[in-house]
Amino acid sequence: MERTFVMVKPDGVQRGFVGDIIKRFEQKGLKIVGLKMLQISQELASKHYGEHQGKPFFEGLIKYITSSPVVAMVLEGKDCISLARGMMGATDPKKAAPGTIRETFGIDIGRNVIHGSDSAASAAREISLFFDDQELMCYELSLASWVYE
Ligand code: DAT
Ligand code: MG
Repeated sequence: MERTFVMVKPDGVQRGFVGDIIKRFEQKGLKIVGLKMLQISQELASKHYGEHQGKPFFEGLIKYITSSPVVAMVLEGKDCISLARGMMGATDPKKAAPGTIRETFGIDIGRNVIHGSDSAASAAREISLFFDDQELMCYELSLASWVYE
């Protein structure tokens, strides 16, 4: 089983999509092992988006992600890093496949509603940036054998 970091961004929270987005991951069969609301600090934002420092959209991205609370979560499941990215859709909502979260809820690339880790290395890094070990739950989902063969 794999873990990934997913976050409903400030626009997703403000527009009332927290429940809808969490519901999609629950319905898929992924297990929520960590969940919290927080307001991202400048420092955390710069660390989280460190790879984009120096790009033309960086300042706007930091301003947006720190502008209002987010809902951060850690999901667990088979191949859940790529699975969650697939459910989110392409970075630019205009290019996201029909039915994906970004295509359903977004228009502009800078207001794309959700974040998800893009690799095992990013997932490990982002999970440890946002969550302490004791905030991550270890438990069995009783329906697991009805999700996995
Ligand atoms: P993703 O969030 O799909 O992993 P990314 O890591 O390339 O995409 O970029 C991080 C975020 O930065 C992305 O969700 C939205 C914003 N962003 C990326 N490229 C952008 C651009 N060309 N203009 C404005 N915002 C951009
Ligand atoms: Mg990324």
